[in-house]
Amino acid sequence: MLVPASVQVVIPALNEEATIAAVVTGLRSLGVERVRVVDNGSTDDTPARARAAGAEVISEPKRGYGQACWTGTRQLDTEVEWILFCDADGSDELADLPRLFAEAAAGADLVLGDRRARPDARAVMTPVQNFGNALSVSLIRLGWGHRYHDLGPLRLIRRSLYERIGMRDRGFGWTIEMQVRAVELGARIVELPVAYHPRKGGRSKISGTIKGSVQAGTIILSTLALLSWRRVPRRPQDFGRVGFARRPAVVSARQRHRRRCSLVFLCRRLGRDRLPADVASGPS
Ligand SMILES: Nc1nc2c(ncn2[C@@H]2O[C@H](COP(=O)(O)OP(=O)(O)O)[C@@H](O)[C@H]2O)c(=O)[nH]1
Ligand SMILES: [Mg+2]
Repeated sequence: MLVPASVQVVIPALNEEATIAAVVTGLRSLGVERVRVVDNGSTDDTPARARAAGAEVISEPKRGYGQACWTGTRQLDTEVEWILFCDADGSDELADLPRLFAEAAAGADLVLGDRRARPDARAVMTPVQNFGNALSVSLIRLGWGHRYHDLGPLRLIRRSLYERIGMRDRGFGWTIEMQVRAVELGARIVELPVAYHPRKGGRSKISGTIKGSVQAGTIILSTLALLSWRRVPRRPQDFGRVGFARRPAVVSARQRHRRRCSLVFLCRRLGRDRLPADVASGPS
C-alpha cells in the first residue's frame, strides 16, 4: 500500500463545525499525517475544531471551492507525492481510501471515487446532481473520448500530474477541469466505486439548494465550454501539442498520401518544376 506519509490531504471547508473534527480524526486514524483544512471564511467554529482534531488550518478569505482547493496545495512539503481532496461534511467514506491508495501504488496518476457505480451512493445524490454528472461525463466523452462516470469530491492525484495540469478554475469547475486536463495529458486514470453518505451535519452549500445546484451546473458546463475552446489550436505551431487538438497530431498513411497527391496536383497547376523534398519522395 502507498505510504500515507507521502499524501497531503486538502479539505475545503465552509461552515462545517458539526462535521470537520470527525473527518480529520477519521483520516488521521488511517495513518494520514498531513491533513490540511482550508477555511474559506467560516463564521462558525470550523477552524478551531479542525485544529483541535489535529489538522493544519489555512485561511483563504477569497470564496470558492476551487480557490480553497488551490490554496490548500500551496507550499507542499517536498516529500509529498500525492494530494487527496475530500469534503468536510462527512459524506465521503474514508474506509474506501486504502483501495484508492492501492490503485495509486499500482501506477495510476489520478484515482477518483465513483459514487454513481453504487445504487446506494447514487440514491444519496439529488436528482439534479445525478443528471448534471451524467450530462457532464457524456460531454467529456463526446469532446475528449474518455469515459468517466462521476465528478466526485474524493480524488487522489499524483503531485507531478497536478503540477502539469496547472489548474486555473477557482470555483465549482475545479473537478471537471482536473478530469478533462488529465485526459488531455494522457494520465493513467482509475475510477473506483465508493460509498457516499448524506452529510453528517450542517447545511449543504451546493447541491442541497436550488440556487447552489443551478450555479454549480452552470459553472461546470461553462468550464467545459472554456476547456473545449482552449483546446482549439489557433497558431500553426500549436497543432499536435498535448492539450490542443488531438486529430491533427495523428495523420494516417492514407491522409498523408492524399495530401501529397493534392500538393503534387497544386504544384503542377502552378507550373512549378520543383516539388518540396518530402512531397517528391512519394507515399510512404
Ligand atoms: N472553501 C469552500 N468550500 C466550500 C464552498 N462551498 C462548499 N464548500 C465545501 O465543499 C464541500 C462540498 O460542499 P457541500 O455543501 O457539502 O456540497 P454538496 O455536497 O453538493 O451538498 C464541503 O466540504 C464544503 O464545506 C465554498 O464556497 N468554499
Ligand atoms: Mg456535501
